[in-house]
Amino acid sequence: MLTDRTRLHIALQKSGRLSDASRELLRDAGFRIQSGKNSLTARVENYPAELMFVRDDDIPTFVSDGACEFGIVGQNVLEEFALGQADLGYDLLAELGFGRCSLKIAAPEATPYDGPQSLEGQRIATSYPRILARFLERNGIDATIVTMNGAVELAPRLQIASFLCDLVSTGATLEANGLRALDTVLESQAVLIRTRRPMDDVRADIAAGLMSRIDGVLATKE
Ligand code: PRT
Ligand code: ZN
Repeated sequence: MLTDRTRLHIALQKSGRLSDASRELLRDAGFRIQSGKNSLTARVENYPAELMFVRDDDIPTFVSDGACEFGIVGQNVLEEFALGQADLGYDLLAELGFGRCSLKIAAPEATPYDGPQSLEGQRIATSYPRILARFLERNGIDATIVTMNGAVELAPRLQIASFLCDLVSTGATLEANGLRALDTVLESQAVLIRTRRPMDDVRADIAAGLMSRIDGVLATKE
């Protein structure tokens, strides 16, 4: 990716649950974003920054590598990434108060559950294998993790696993699939992260200015 090194780069989800609120936060902070929903980048007209619209799963990597100095991503995605890294390449700057959801253990309504020990020896489907592995380890449970990239709610019906571990916000999807939430593995919301790669003085100043504007918006929302 060829990027303009006099500008800061902010990685945002291109299209998905975090997209609108991420742009809105930057707008509330006074940044004028060029329109054009289908482009992959957008300049901030009144600040030396450029937005990079990417898959949310790529945001921790881009920020850690320094391809983007800042990023907005869900803690669920960030934590799953972090658990696979020996050294963290980013700092968590702020919780943003949107994109809230919980990573929950769930199962068909009739499945008995008396706490994590009910998971012993079971198969659990998830898109978050590292976060689930940590939860099982902390609870001293030995279970088989089945990694799926989507449609995790189907796992019991497909007889791939008797339990699942997936994101829940309203709970409507669980209910529609005859599933019941049993335990919470992680609470999540969108967060702002910054690369640990050193910046030159000019860009460090631009970064500090960006942060103070965002802090200003967050302060009014507390
Ligand atoms: O294309 P890209 O890879 O960027 O997007 P994506 O499809 O991976 O992510 P997306 O847009 O679905 O979600 C982005 C982020 O939003 C997630 O990583 C979470 O941090 C956050 N978020 C908040 C959610 C939900 N709420 C949520 N409900 N992500 C997913 N869901 C799913 C949930 O798993 C369920 O299947 O939405 C479904 C409906 O949920 P209920 O409980 O409201 O029915
Ligand atoms: Zn994704």
